[in-house]
Amino acid sequence: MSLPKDFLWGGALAAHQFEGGVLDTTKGLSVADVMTGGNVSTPRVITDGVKEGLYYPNHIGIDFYHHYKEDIKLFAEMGFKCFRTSIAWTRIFPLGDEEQPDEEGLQFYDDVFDELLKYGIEPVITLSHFEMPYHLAKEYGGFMNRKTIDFFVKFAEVCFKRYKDKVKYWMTFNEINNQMNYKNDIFGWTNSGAHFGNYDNPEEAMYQCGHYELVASAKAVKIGHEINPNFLIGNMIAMVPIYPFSCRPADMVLSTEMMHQRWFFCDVQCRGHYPRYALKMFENKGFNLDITEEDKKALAAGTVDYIGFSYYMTNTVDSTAHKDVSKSLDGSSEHSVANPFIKVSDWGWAIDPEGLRYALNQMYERYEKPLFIVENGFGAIDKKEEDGSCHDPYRVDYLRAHIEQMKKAVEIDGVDLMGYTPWGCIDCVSFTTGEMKKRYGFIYVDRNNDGSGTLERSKKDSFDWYKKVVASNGEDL
Ligand code: P53
Repeated sequence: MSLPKDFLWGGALAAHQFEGGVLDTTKGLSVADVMTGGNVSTPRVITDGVKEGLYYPNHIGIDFYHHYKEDIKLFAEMGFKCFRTSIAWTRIFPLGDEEQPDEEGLQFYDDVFDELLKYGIEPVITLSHFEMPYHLAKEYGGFMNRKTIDFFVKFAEVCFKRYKDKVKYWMTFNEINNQMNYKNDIFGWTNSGAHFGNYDNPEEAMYQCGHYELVASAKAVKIGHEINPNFLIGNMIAMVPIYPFSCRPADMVLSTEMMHQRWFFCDVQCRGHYPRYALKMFENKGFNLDITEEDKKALAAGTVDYIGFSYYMTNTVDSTAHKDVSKSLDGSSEHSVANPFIKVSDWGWAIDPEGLRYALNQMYERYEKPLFIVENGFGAIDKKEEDGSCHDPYRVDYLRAHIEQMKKAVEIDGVDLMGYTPWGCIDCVSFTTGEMKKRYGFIYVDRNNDGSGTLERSKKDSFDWYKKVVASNGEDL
């Protein structure tokens, strides 16, 4: 019993969280570039443009833009078979609505992909990972506007054509389902450049926006396959399974209902049509959505080849609980309660390795499409010692436990799994809090929450451990 020989071990990042190169290149501002730094108790603020005197951690990130050769060399040393990152939309179309793409931006990704391919590392590319052009958000309302479909599809087409011989694995939108949490501004903003709270009915606005984005995703998939039939184009969702707190039937039904919200985007992207629970809900709530016959055809013609997903945690719901979650960043709901069998990280994220096996089974049974774990990992506070070493046994414990469960899903349950790319394989800016302090990497980067630090890279203990895992194809954990 073992994982497939061509299993894609690697690591994952997203342009806006590590590239930097924002103010000194032709790159335009993205929705992420107007988000300030925060922490677990202070939310990031979305500002109206870049404001003097405020700190925007993504502007420098870890400056991969000027360190990519050094960083990719380290990934190669760990034996990466693939590397997941995203193309910053604003490097290719700085404003989003231009006629012509930007050559400097296109060239940067040629250089990065060439460098990866030099070491035999396959690029796995997300087209849009929380980095829509700020101009599209501000002037068009992001994906609240039907026009944005065409802007995205054009961006996708330019990328597919330019990199058709360098990139085989693609994903359309990162964690497209985060915006289901329409009460917290950060999700609508980063997914779609939209502020759902500004609309009379934020929930309806979210579904309208989501619809346009689903159409954009499907159209991109179709065009991609026309450009290169060998492309494998996936979607990407945040998979946070929802457990019933007890065997009380009402808890079971509640978790089923809440999973509908989790599955919604994935159902449409995998099946090419709206699930009946959603259509019924639109009817029951009196939603009047702009969904045309053309759109329905586009959805049907652009189903995904595989499902990419992030897995960090599970959630547990109790039908008798009611709490305020308007500020929640961990996918919890008003019925969420602590799971007494599970510990949480310093950021309150439940650590549940077996939940990964459960998630893989749930998804594979539902869709029977190949799966790809494109994010998983442990955000923690690391300490770099005087001698440059960094001891992170907690990270190794977390990843080992998840890999064990992932292997069971493949080797016992028969799940078709393409690969595993732990999140933040080199330290980067946290998405939810904008901190550097919440670290995920095998590689430590000397950079702090306030922007101080030399940006020097050094290996953590987990670096050699992961190298061994990859070399043994997951046998030596
Ligand atoms: P940080 C939950 C809530 C928000 C984003 O997050 C999430 C999840 C996980 O399901 O997803 C991702 O950096 C996201 C990455 C992000 C990563 O979680 O706040 O795709 O961009 O960095 C980790 O610890």
